[in-house]
Amino acid sequence: MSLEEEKQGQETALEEQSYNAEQITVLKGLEAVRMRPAMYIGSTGTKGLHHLFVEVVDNSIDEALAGYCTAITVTLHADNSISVLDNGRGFPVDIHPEMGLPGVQVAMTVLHAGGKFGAGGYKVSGGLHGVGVSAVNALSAWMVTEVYRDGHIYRQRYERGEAVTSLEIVGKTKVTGTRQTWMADREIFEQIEYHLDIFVQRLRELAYLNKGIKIILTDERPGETQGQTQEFYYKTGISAFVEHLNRNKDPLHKVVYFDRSREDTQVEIALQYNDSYQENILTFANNIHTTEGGAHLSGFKTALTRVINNYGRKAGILKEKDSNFTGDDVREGLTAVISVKLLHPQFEGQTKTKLGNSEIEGIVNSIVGEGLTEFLEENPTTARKIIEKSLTAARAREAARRASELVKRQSALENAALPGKLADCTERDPSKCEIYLVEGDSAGGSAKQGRDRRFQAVLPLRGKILNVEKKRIDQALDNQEIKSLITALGTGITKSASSEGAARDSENGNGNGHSNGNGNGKDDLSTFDVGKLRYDRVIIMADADVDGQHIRTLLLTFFFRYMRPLVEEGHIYIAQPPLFQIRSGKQYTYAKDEDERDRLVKSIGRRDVLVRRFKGLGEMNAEELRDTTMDPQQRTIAQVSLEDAVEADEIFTILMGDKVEPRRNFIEAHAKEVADVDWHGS
Ligand code: 0RA
Repeated sequence: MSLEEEKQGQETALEEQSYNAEQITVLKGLEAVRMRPAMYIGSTGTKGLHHLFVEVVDNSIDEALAGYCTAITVTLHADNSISVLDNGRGFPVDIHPEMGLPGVQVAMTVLHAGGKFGAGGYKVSGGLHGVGVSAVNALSAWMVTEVYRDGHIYRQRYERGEAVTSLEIVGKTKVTGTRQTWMADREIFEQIEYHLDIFVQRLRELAYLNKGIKIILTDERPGETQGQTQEFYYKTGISAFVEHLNRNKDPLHKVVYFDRSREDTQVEIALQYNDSYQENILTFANNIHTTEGGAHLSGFKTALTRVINNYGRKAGILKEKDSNFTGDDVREGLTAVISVKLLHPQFEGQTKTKLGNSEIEGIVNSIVGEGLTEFLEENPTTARKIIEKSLTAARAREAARRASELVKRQSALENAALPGKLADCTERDPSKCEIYLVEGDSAGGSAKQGRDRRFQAVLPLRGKILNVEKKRIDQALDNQEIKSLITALGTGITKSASSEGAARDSENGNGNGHSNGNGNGKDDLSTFDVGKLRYDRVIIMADADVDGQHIRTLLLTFFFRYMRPLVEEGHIYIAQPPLFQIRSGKQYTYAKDEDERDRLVKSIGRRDVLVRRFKGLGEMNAEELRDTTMDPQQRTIAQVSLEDAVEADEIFTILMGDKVEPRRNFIEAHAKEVADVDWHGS
């Protein structure tokens, strides 16, 4: 067919189409996306904007999973449009029998048509919202699809979801593939500036999760990263992912990897113990990071506990008189990635990131059971290291349990047992209360005087609190400042440090008749209950200097490791004490930094302006502290949010852990922005 004939055919198809009732519902569908974009992509802010990209890339990943695509090239163009090119089979261009339109046009313009065009019927990826590429099209000022197949280059252009050209042949080609280019619509999105970091994070994750796919990312936008190209390609997939997660830790053995399938479900596991006490298990279902865990995680945990106990008994490391290892024991120092690919994933939970398919629990349990048992039997040296790690953990658990009993007893005593130096508020409704955690006794004194005692409590903390990153839980709980903090907040603590939120897991996977040997039937320390939080806002108040920054980081580390839900649910804040006082006559104003100081001094414009620099909170009197940092009408406080638990975990390991070299590298690389990298004030 010539180009002219091809065009002719398309136009006829379009004309017929304009009277077609189906076409009307089509338009309605895409209009609905534009009317309520948040329903389809979550939000019209930064997250939603980046979600468009996730949606498009997922199509190429599906093609890769179907076995036809090996390379994906992503380009951020100077005008803020984006393109994603893959070398798959290319979108089908033949005429769809019911719609009378080329397949690619149907997929691009009909809401939810994507599924019918799923590559090879094995559509496993799909963004959180899984709305398909037509939703991206609807929310783009323009979009251009190019298809390379059958020797032709086809192209079609759309505006706000509607085709504005027919599918045209524009050239010849020897290769196959699809290129999608789109410009997010400024009528829909608050702004269309992309963050390179988000692309890097997702593409690297996809490259780990889909071994052998080469992903290339280029930034053409003017600015610091202009011209940068990065390549993500991991021959060993999630094994490399685990190595990456452990790269700043000291691993005890080579990564253990296995990959097995049952019916239509593929299970891939990579794990490696390191000499730390943290548990870091990342789970994925169809390439989606299931941060809330679910059936695959439960199946894995149960099998891990059973296999390690069985092996420990058989090898005689676990003696007759010893009780079984608990789930926590066998996960101490474990880094693992679990990736399952299944046909009909059900995502549940608050953020739709919990895998609900109950049949997956048994499948993963059985695959891990087989795979791990075989591995341990074939690798006795590694097996011994793993069992000994669990043994140390079990011994420490005993000590920790005693320590936690202490804390539990303390918090059970309610007010009577509240720490002596806590100046509590009179209000009893936690939703109205806040607590200031104040560095140093002298600032604590001013804060106690400057507060509104009806709803503001003050807990002075002496000097630097313990670095919990370097301590095991029982040592952490020996520390007086930490005990005061726990009792004052009233929630108890989560038992460990998993990125998956330790408070949420409950099973301990005992597989064979041995009891776990502590009388209360509860082996763990997860006494955490956010419902018992005594103050809705927990505000960290420390000096604006380096020492203060260190104290903030220590406290954030503690919250991240032992009270993560408080961070996730937005209860943690950072006070912003001013650095300067500017006085003109009887008027006082305050500035948080040099810039603001200069602006204020200029705007006052008088000659008798006096500027005073506060060296620390301790220099402010009670009234000054109230007016600048504590009075809700006048203060600013920054809410701490957890953007990315994987990255935060990594950064805390680097900043607060044992290894000096990565810390130095990190600090050199982020000298100016250390404070913002993982915690975003808002
Ligand atoms: C449906 C069927 C076929 C390929 C695709 C969809 C496909 C879609 C996208 C979207 C981006 N990249 C893509 N690559 C492929 C297979 C058609 C055939 O049998 O050749």
